[in-house]
Amino acid sequence: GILIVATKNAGKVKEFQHAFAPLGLEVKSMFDYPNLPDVVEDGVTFAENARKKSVQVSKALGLPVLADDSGLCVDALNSRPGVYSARYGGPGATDEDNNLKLLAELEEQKQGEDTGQPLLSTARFVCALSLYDPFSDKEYTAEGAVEGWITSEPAGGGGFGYDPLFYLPDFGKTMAELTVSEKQAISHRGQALRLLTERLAEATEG
Ligand code: ITT
Repeated sequence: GILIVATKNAGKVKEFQHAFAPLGLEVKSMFDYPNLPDVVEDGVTFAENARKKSVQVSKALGLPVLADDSGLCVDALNSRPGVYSARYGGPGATDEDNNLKLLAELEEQKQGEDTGQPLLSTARFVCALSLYDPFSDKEYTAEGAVEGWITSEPAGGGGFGYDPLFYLPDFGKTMAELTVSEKQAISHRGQALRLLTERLAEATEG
């Protein structure tokens, strides 16, 4: 079977492929449907934006669609960038732009004071998933979160987005230094996926 995921983020696509391949599901993304209109992500919460993406793309295709809205909430920045994580570094910002902006803002906050300490703030990644089924008009949702620290010393070539700056004390590594499987086992997205799978199983056991 196939599973359509309403995302244009190649990093997310890779993680969904890795999660669903063992279930025999081929993941299609918005790279496979380039002519669909963009969804305006103007929700106040991750869950609201995930629902906008799943419902709008599902209605355009007439098929069930999964969507992911996620981001980084940094404690020293009062939980910003949060739902603005993708455009934090400005319109069309790359992952690198966003990471530079994050370090600049956290270092500016320390007002030049050099503590010699690379860990700048506690933070969490949050992921909201929404699976919309147009045949039953039902939405299935799940959220996951993972706690870590923002480090001024980026490391690792795996993952995507803010992963090189997200330090996990239990591993002594950043998220970008984990393999896809290791990331899936602990990440916000991995947790949300496992919860969504449980909820779907319960709903279909009937
Ligand atoms: P779609 O909306 O098309 O799925 P997007 O990249 O715009 O793609 P979001 O609006 O959900 O996705 O924004 C997510 C932001 O949070 C984006 O900047 C990501 O780099 C970051 N992010 C989300 N999950 C992440 C993860 O697992 N590791 C690192 N950064 C992540």
